Amino acid sequence: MDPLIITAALTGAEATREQQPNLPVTPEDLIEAAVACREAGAAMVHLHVRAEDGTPSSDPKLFRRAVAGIRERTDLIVQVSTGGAVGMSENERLGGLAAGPDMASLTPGSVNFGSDVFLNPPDLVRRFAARMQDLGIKPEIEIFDHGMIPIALSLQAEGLVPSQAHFDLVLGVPGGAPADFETAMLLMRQLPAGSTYSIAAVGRGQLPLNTFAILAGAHVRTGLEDNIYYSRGRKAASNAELVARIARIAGELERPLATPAQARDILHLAGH
Ligand code: KMH
Ligand code: ZN
Repeated sequence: MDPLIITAALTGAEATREQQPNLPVTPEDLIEAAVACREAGAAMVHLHVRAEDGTPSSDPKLFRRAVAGIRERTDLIVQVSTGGAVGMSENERLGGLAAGPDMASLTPGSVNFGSDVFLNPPDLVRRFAARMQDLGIKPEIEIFDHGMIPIALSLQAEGLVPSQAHFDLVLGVPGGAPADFETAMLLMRQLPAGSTYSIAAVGRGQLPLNTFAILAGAHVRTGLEDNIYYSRGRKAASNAELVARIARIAGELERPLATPAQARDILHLAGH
């Protein structure tokens, strides 16, 4: 089993400061959160940015500030979101690529997202994949539902995503695949040989599915983007608190943590 890569999804686009007072909002908040997550055991951050009032943004200037600060203070792998927030335009969603990240998220299909729809039509997905390829940015392919895996395989066959692809199974979004072990195993079995993947789950599903990922040889995505609570009724104090818990559980289960340098090897990031 490879050492465990912990990704911290720091803020996302959905949670608000009203719901979670410790949510990072400004680039400076994101940088501080990233530093603390690195100290707690993370090897990668998944980044969205927010406007000053906390609303979701994809402003390249905000991405540049956050990415530059994280690079200055840490050796973390930096992954920007191209999912952004429901309703963002295609151009807005590409705002983070200008910051020169190591990786970017790529969702290969559309999915209901609570009462909204997270739209990823085939042409848009191809354009996003081609842009990442041009810029040498490795995609993290976000699988919200079963049908997205065959789409990813077609992209691979077309040469638009790397043959040694990295996936993130995002379970428990209302409208997507449920956060349970059977579903995780079903999806894992469909991934092509030679892939790497992490498992994320929203809300109450986060802790059990993250723990399952440690045992199953997968990698883990945790953080406030997916879950604002530490335990039932108790909000997380920070992203780092969630990362530290995963690091502790991995320690108990004798799965060593990957440093960012080891994670770059595992994810075949050299040359990207
Ligand atoms: N905020 C969601 C609509 C991603 O970062 O690529 C999409 C999302 C996925 O968060
Ligand atoms: Zn995201």
